[in-house]
Amino acid sequence: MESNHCSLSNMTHPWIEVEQKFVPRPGIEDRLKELGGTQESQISFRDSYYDTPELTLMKADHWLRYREGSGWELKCPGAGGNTSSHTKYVELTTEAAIAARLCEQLRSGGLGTEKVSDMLGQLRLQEVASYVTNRSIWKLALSGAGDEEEPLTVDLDTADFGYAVGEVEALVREEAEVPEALEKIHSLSSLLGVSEQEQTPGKLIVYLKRFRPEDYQRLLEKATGKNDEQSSEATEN
Ligand code: V4E
Repeated sequence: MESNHCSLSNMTHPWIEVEQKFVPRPGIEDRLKELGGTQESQISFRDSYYDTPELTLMKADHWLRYREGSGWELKCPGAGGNTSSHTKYVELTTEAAIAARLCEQLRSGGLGTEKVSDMLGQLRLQEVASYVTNRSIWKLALSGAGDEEEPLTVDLDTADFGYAVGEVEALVREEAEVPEALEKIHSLSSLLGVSEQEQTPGKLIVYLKRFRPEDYQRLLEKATGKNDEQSSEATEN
């Protein structure tokens, strides 16, 4: 997600990210053009994810990463959690907000610093994954949407360990805007031929499965009942 990490409002009021991942089929870029989409940019960045040796954060659905060019980011579950094949996360991007949430999540008192890189050792956080993504970013406004409406973003990602994944994404500020965002994502996904039931794993999950199978297994063990089945089905490819 490319959000404005420096705006004042973002410091106090994080974005809510609503998204659906999908497997990009051949010809996806032509289909995006047909639908009126435009390629905004092509970027490349390295993500390094951090967690405790026990994966305390990931098991609690918290995802801490350092993204080259953007800095520290922490994705945490949104108030409403996940809905079917869509995920909804709040993304914290200021070090103060991330530090506070990490201390809360890892049950640690004040550490005398708000710099995330300075608290890694005390919180026993270590790198668990690191890879480069090449991302093609598309914007697309659905016909009928008003001029003032934010277009949807479609990211087409290829990770350097040989995995490609797409994502239809909307960013909203308020919980109340989520149902409408989900509806738009659903409409665009169906125009792109993505099934409602499609459960496509993200890059990190595939990375862990391939390169850190024991950690991946730990995460699966944490998942319960139906989620467990969905997670393993989702990563069979
Ligand atoms: C939220 C999450 C993870 C963090 C990585 O998020 P993702 O959106 O895949 O990364 P990326 O690079 O596309 O970030 P963007 O640039 O859009 O901000 S890794 C796993 N999850 C949640 C999750 C889960 N618990 N289980 C399964 C099967 N999938 C996803």
